[in-house]
Formats: sequence, structure tokens, C-alpha cells
Amino acid sequence: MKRHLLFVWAGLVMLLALLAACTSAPTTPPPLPTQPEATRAEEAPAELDAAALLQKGGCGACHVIPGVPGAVGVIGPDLSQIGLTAAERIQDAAYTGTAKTALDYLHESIVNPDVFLAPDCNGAPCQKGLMTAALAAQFNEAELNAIVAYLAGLKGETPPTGGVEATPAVELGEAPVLTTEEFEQARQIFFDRCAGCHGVLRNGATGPALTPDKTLPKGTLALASIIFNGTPRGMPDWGKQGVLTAEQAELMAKYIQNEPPAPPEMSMEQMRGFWKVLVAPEDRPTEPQHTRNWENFFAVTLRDAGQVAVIDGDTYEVVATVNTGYAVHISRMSATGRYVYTIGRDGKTALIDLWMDPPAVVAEVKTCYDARSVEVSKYNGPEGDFTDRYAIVGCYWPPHFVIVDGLTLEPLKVVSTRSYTYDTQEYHPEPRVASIVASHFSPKWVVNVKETGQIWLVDYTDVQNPAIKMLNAERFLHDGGWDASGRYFLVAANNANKIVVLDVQEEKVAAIVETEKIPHPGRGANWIDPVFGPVWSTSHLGEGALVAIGTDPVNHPEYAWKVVRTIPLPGAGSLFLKTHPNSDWIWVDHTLNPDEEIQRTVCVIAKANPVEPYKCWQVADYGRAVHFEYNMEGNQVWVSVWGRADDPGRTGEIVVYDDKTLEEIARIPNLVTPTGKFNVYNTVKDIY
Ligand code: DHE
Repeated sequence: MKRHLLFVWAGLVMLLALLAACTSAPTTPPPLPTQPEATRAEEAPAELDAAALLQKGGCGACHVIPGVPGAVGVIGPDLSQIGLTAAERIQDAAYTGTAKTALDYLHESIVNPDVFLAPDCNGAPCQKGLMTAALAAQFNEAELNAIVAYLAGLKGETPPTGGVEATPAVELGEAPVLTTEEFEQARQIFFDRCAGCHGVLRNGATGPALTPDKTLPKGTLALASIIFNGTPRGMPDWGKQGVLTAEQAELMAKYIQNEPPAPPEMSMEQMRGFWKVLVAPEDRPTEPQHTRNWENFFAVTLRDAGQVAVIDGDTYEVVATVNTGYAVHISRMSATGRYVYTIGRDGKTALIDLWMDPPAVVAEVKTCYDARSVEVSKYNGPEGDFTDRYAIVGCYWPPHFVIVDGLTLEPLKVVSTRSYTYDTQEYHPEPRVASIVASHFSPKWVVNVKETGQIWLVDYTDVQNPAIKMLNAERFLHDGGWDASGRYFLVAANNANKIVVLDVQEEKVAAIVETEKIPHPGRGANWIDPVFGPVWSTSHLGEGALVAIGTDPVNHPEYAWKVVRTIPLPGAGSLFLKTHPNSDWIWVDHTLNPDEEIQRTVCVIAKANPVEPYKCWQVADYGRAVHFEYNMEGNQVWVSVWGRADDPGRTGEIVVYDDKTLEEIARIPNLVTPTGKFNVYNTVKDIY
């Protein structure tokens, strides 16, 4: 398909979204060709199957349309009751079109979408330009009238054609054929950009399932449109961001209509083949080789460079830039703080020794093809001293975790997480390992298994024969953090809109708390609420809201494990929030908000008056503001500006603020796509 056609389609798909179509600053609408109601109805020949037309038009990618197979889209308005709504719209003072009847309104929505923007696209106002008038050119007038008549019959009851079951299935055809080169390119793009949310096998998690039974009914054009334009529920607008071209969006649309290729497994022998010790433990320094305050170092992910920058928190100097894995996801510190463990999306773990001058990678290993988490053993007590003895790598693909030696990264034990969902007890071929933390109460790791919704407590006293306690929790476990006491781990079950509270001391799920849409805490933020006492907070991807959950069952039992506050934010798309016990503020970002200004906006909420943001501002005139970290003293906050690696001068930087005054005090410029930042002291002490 030609590029311009794809764009036309991008609009077309939104066509019905268009029903919402609209314009905040309306241009004068051309007069509608007036047609009496009766004529429009007559011109909808009975033999035309409107549901099939809507399906072939890809309208279901953006709309819920009863009676149209696969029409469950959420970009445009839900059309289940559009037959009723249309009549109300034209009576509304806010209506800016020219239709005088419900049928004309529906027709206008398709042929002239931007004259009026419907108010509700999945909870947010519909956006101009999502649907183009060119959509209408795909249908002749009789077909348009058939569609209009069909939509007019949607009044929240059984659709006029007799319901989903009664609608004859539209011939979907075969999945589009790709050449070997195209398939390989698409496979790589899928791994880089899509697998994190949709799963390698495309069974869905943070994003919906993309198996052929779901994608074929939508078709190439509709899918390409979604990939290019994004959706309000969090699907990134890869095309608009300039990450994928229109051709690549179309390629991906074709790719996901084919069966997902089975990715390879990884054996212990392969892992050992990847393993390298660059500086053996006995050759490493026995004391710091520099006079810098290494406990105030920050390990900063330079995402698209595949590097981590070690930055001195006292001087803001980049002390070292080390090669790690592709798109490093997180860094965690050893219990002593001397070592940084980084994990890349490519499953590569690197061990950085901060005592060396300059700090350098001393060992690396690859234990999977796709990973997000790493943690060390921290227990030191009656059962032994396990400080930094082992590390654990949590993999997305293959779905397993691997226990490695803490000082050399030698892979020691691999444990598959393939298992059964906690609720329906169905086999899941790809239960991915999300966040991992080390218990302080016992020699165990808390391993959150996303798709099966289980929390595994993995005993590392006998790594070749690890005892594992499996706790039922909730599906789609993702990221989380400790409460201030260090006894409870609060983890987001993101697509279930819940926070699971694990009592690590008692080894049981203490509560499951309902939150707003798609909680995404990072590690969350602990603070003392003036009314409700100790709370832990999360913001959300799907809702402009920050919630506080009571965390003190002893002194404030009435608030424990309840949402005690919901604080509105300027928009959805938040990834991270942060605070410090010394701080007056809670900092929050809006990184994945579709609005460019909001993406760059951070807000602070005053702990003394936590009812609304105290102040919000843009941290840069480009990129996205993402993730916060405090310095060791807890009086400065670092915010990343996530730019583009291919945009010289705007690749990214870190902005440092005085946490008391909120004044900017420094910029650390010319960093390539900085994302997560991990201060040694705060990460070791779990200060957030
Ligand atoms: Fe993350 C934490 C998974 C996208 C930056 N991210 C985590 C954790 C998981 C996870 C499971 C918790 C690890 C832990 O604590 O042990 N992240 C995923 C995804 O599956 C997802 C949604 C999609 C993907 O394709 O990876 C995803 N994450 C992103 C990003 O796009 C971010 C902003 C940039 C990037 O690296 O790609 C990003 N994730 C981070 C950061 C943390 C994180 C900075 C750690 C936050 C902290 O303060 O601890």
C-alpha cells in the first residue's frame, strides 16, 4: 500500500471514532446535502450488509459496534447506543455541525468528521483529525446509507441484524504474506517495541492479545492505523513519535496477523557460553580507588545507547560510561552498594564495580533474550550471611528466572515459570518474571510472575534445590515497592487495576486494593499523610490520578490497605513518582501522555495539603520527563529528559532541582536517552 493511502486509512479507521469527530475550533462546516429521513433509509438497500461493510472498513478497530465481529476498539466512542445519542447531540448547545436529524448526524460524522468532536472517546474528549473525510470515499452513497441506517438502529439493545451470533461472518481471508526479510524485520521490531506489553507469544498482558483470531478481523489498515496513531489507553503512537515509518506500521500490521513465530529457548550451556568474568573477584580492589563519594553515585540508564552512565551526585560529573545490554531497564545495587547490577531488555546482566577508577564492568552474562529485573541476595541472619552471594535475573523470554553467582555472575540454576493461572488454572506458556525484591526477614526473593498472577517466594539457601512457596495474588503483576517499614511489598497488578499487598514476614497476601486504571508505581512513594498517617502511593497509566493507600495496620488500622486519597493530575500516562522522608513533596511524571506538553510536565504535591498538585511545570521544550531520584542527602531531585538518540542536541539530559525551593540548580546535558536513575545510597536503603 502506498504511504499516503495508509494515512488516509489511518483516518478511515477512525471513522466511527469520528462519530465523535469533531473540532474544538470548528471550521465552518459545508452544508450537508439535505436528504429526508425516509430517503436515506430507502437508499439503504436491504441486500447491503452494513455490519460486513463496517467490519471491512476496519471501523471496529476504533469502536465498539454491536453486531460487527471484532468491533471492540476503544480509540473512538462506543457506538452501542449511537442511535439514541445521535438525536441528543443535535439538540445540544455544544453541537457545531449542521445536521437536523439523527440520520444526517450519523452521515455527517462519516463524511465530514471534524465539524463536531464527540465528547467521549473512552473517557476523554475525541481528538480532531483522527478520522478524515476521505474515509467516506471508501463507500458509495448506498453503502453509506446502509451504514447510517445500521448505526441508527443501535440503541443499546440487540442490534438490528440479530446480534453478534446472527451476523454472518465476513470472509477474512488469509494473513498477509511477508517475504523472509520483511518477516525478520518485523520480528525484530516486535521484540524491540511490542513484546514488553503484548508478550512474545502475543497473548497480551499490559497490552491486549494480538493473536490472529484477534487481529485478522481488524485487518491491515485498521491495525496500521492503531500502530501509527496510538490509543488513549496507552498504546504508544509509534508513527507520530517518528519511531516507525508508515511503511513499518503497515509491515507490523501484516506481521501480527500471522501466527507468532516460536522464539528459541536458552539452555544453561548457552548461558555459560555468554558468561564472561572481566576482572576476577580476587583482582578487584579491596578499597575504593578514588576519593569520590561513591555512595552518592547515580547509575543512569542511557536507554538507546545500551549504556549506563555513572554520575557523581556531588559534582554532576559523568565518571564513567559503560557498555551494558540493549536498552538497560533497571539497575539494582548490591547489599553493600559497591556493585551495580544492570539488566538489559536483551537479557544481558552487567556487574559494575564502583570502587574501580573509573568504575567498570567486571562481569557479564546473558541468561535470556528478553528481561526486565535483577536483584541480589541480602539476608544476613541466623540462617547465614548471604550478602551479595547470589543474584537473580527475571526473564520475559524464555519465561524463567536464573540464579547466578553474586560476584562473578556465573549462571547456577534456571527455573521455569511456565505454569497455571492462579484463578482459572489454565496452562500459560509465557508467564513472565516482573519485579523481584529480596526479603529482609528470610533468605528469600519475592518473584512476581505476571501472567499467572502468582507471587513466588524463592528460598536461596540451597540454590540447586530451591524451595518455592507459591502465593495466589492477581494477574499481570508488574512493578512495586516496599512500604516504609520494609515488611510489606506493594505490587501493581496493572491490567487488573489493583495493588497486591504482600506481607513478607508472614508470607501471605495481606490485601488486594482496587485502584484507578493501570497503576504504575515504579517502586512507589512512602509518606505521612496529615490525616491518614503512613501511606504508600502510586500514579497510573490509564488515569490522571495519584492514590495514597494506608500502610499502618497497627496504629491506623481503619485506613490500612485502603485507598484513602485520590489526587487528580493534569493527565494520564504517568510512569513514576518519588519522594524522600526529608521532602515536603511527592514528585510525579506523565511520560506516556499523548499530549506533548503534558509528557514533559512534572508535578509536585505538597504532603501538608495533598488534595491537588501544588505546582506543575515543563522540564524541557523537547522529549518526555521521566523518572525521579533523590541524591543521598535527600535535598535534590533528578529528573530525566528522555529525548531521541537521532536528534543531536536533544538526545536528552538530566535536570537537577533543589527539593526545598523547587528551583532548577543544574542540567547534565548531552546524555543519550536517559531514563531510570538509581542513587547508590537510596537504592541500598530502599528510600522512596
Ligand atoms: Fe519498565 C521497572 C517492565 C516499559 C523504565 N519495568 C520495571 C519493572 C518491570 C518493568 C517488570 C520492575 C522491575 C523490578 O523492580 O524488579 N517496563 C516493563 C515492561 O514490560 C514495559 C511496560 C514494556 C517494555 O517493553 O519493556 C516497560 N520501562 C518501560 C519503558 O518504556 C521505560 C520508561 C524505559 C525503558 O527502559 O524502556 C521503563 N521500568 C523502567 C524503570 C524502572 C522500570 C526506570 C525502574 C523504576 C524504579 O525506580 O525502580
